[in-house]
Amino acid sequence: MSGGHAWDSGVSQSIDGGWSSGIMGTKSRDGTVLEVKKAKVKPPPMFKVLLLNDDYTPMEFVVVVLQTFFSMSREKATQVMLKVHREGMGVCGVYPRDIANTKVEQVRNYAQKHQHPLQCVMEET
Ligand code: TYC
Repeated sequence: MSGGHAWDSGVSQSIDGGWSSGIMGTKSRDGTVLEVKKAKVKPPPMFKVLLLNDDYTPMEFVVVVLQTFFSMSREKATQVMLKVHREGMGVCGVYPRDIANTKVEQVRNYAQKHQHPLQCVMEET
């Protein structure tokens, strides 16, 4: 099995669905294997980046945020903005921790720079 992700290079999936990086042996000085254990590895935790609705941030500003920081088309950005506007929150994307954190910081900094109260948070999936 090779899915092409950084976390699964050289990783095989066993029949029971568990994840293994292969056989790990504890060796004595002469190299004799005393114990054979499978090292379990897991895919990284993933985080949703969410936008929250408020009464003041202009719709156009939110659309620009979604296009700029989440690579959405204008049409997709408008759909997501309207969902947040109507339902209170919406998902901008799902990313590993560091990338999600960077997106949240970028949105907060951009909103602050333009003096809008737009809220952006992350939440583990
Ligand atoms: N509710 C805002 C308005 O009516 C628009 C808005 C949409 C604000 C999405 C924030 O995350 C948001 N101007």
